[in-house]
Amino acid sequence: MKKSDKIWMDGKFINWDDAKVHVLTHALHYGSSIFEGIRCYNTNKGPAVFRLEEHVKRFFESCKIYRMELSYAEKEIKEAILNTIRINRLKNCYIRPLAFRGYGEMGLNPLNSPVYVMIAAWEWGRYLGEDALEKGIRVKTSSWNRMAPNTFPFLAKAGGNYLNSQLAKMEAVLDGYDEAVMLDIDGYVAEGSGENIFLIKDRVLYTPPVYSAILKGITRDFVIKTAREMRYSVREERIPREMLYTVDEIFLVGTAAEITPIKEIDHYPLKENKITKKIQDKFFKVIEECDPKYLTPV
Ligand code: PPE
Repeated sequence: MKKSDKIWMDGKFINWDDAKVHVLTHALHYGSSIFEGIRCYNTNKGPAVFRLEEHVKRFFESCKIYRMELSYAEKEIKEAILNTIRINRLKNCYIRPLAFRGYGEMGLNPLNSPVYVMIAAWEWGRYLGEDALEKGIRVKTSSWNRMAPNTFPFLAKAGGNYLNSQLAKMEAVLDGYDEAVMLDIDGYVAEGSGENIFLIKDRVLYTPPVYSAILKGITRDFVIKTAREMRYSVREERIPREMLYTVDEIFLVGTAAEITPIKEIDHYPLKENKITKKIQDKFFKVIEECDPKYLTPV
């Protein structure tokens, strides 16, 4: 990864190389961390953060689910995020706020471990490869399912959840694919290892509902709203696996992945990405123009 100068750690900016924790940090042993992924873009009006409000809100909601009390208000975290971009003089970057249970007590009751917060920002290019946005990627359906309801809360963006994503991602990459598509425990389409998914058939967009074990993505929300504004109908409904093989277009969305077309799934080629491209163009236009509905200037 590309280093920046400073990382915000509980109210102070420290040098990138000095941002360290003790090896007995609770989160290292038990996955007790909450994070966000946010992007800042160099728009026509200067650097601006995409959907800052929504990301910070989800960060706090995820913490709430895990009874992690932060010593900061949402407003302070928002300001700290903007300051992290400013101090590092970044224009296009990825921002990673993380709250985690720290060093203090071992064992499964996390309530006595201190909660720390850090924010890092760095330049992170194309998540799924240089050509991904233009040419599309190859994916496979994972043999790993997403978690069952009432096991790991999927609405919380918690570190531990990503062990499930890592299993799927490793399998896909080792099998020569770019990304994995995961099914929920009932065998319905859920999402990518780090992205939400959309299918298009006869100009109608389909995306799995929140109860298909997905993260309630902020890019997903943008795509639903924008596609409807573009007069496409969008249906949030359960998607059987085989529908992946009969639709016209499929694309993945997320902060890191942005809007990435899929060109092949389980060796079934997808010949089109016309509507995907229109939505992708709109996404980058909103960013370029620094639409105040979605972007917060740094
Ligand atoms: N599902 C999952 C499982 C997921 O991790 C993400 C984001 C999404 C959907 C899309 O959510 P949103 O970013 O709010 O549109 N994944 C983040 C982490 C990626 C990583 O490798 O780290 C991201 O895109 O920042």
